[in-house]
Amino acid sequence: MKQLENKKTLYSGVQPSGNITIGNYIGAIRQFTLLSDQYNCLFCVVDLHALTVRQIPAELRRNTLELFALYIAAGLDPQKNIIYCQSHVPEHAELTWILNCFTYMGELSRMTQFKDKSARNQDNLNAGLFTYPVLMASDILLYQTSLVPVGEDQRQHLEITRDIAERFNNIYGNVFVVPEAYIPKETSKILSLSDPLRKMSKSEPDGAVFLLDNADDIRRKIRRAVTDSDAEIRIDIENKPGVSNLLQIYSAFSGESTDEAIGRFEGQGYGQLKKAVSDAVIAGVEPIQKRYQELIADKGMLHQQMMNNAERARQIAARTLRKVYKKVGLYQG
Ligand code: ATP
Ligand code: LTN
Repeated sequence: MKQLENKKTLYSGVQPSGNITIGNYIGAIRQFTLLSDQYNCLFCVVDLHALTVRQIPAELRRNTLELFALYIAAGLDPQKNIIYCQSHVPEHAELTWILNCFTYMGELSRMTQFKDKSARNQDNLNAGLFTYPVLMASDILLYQTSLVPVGEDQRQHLEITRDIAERFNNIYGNVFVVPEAYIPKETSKILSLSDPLRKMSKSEPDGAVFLLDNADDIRRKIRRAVTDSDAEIRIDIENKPGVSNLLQIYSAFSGESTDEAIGRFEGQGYGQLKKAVSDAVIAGVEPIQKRYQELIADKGMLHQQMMNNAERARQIAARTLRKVYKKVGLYQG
């Protein structure tokens, strides 16, 4: 128990905005499992963030429970870690309001994810899409987080989180821990198989392999992955993004370094590389899928665990929020 208290806090979240891809797994969820022993961890199903893009209510509900089960199936322990759903802890929305008042329009308009997503959601340019990073900052800062493992696409959101925390601390004293991003280079940006200039994304199913895909679908998708016309197997993200991406996926699932993988595939063709990548992915997802099927068969149990964990998260979040309310001068009696 003593040791547990001495550990720093790690926090991350994934949106229940669709089926989880191997990009989410390699860039985020697998990293969580590798770090979870060294930190006090919270892993969130960020359903409020998912609402920034129109969702079908029944699907959002289903995706939320499925992502919760997938976290556990991937190896995270809901007793040791706090795995919970964002909307079950109202302090996230409450702190967001306060932090909105400490965030500038100018800094939010510079966010590349906002520019990207607003270009793709012209018919629903809502204010939530704009203030998305403030909700994310609230997630992180509520738990006095030191480390935030995320993919490369979230780097800018971590920077604005740090800026908001520092700005607040400069005015009111040390209220928030200023968090660090954890973004390992080789795993932080898995690319789309159909368009290796874009990242693999769960809201763009074309080019994505899902963690719950069956073996035939995995083989078919990887066989069709876009590569290039020279036949050399090496890492060169600029000139050979498709092949580099396949090597990185292979490395993440096989446990071999990319250098070892390059040695292994020397002199072989892309067909052989793709077969080996498929084999590695299938072998890697199989135990997760098996565990997932067992978990999802008992929804009552999952629900119970989710509620217990929300309660644990809430106790921590409430402490920070109370302090913030007091510091800014909201009358608390
Ligand atoms: P959406 O398509 O709905 O925006 P997404 O697939 O980008 O979703 P998020 O829920 O936004 O996924 O991201 C969850 C985590 O997975 C984040 O840490 C994010 O950086 C990481 N991640 C997402 N896509 C990739 C990818 N292609 N490679 C590596 N990490 C990724
Ligand atoms: N915005 C992140 C998901 C997210 C998150 C967080 C990640 C929401 N809150 C807090 C880390 C910490 C994304 O991947 N789209």
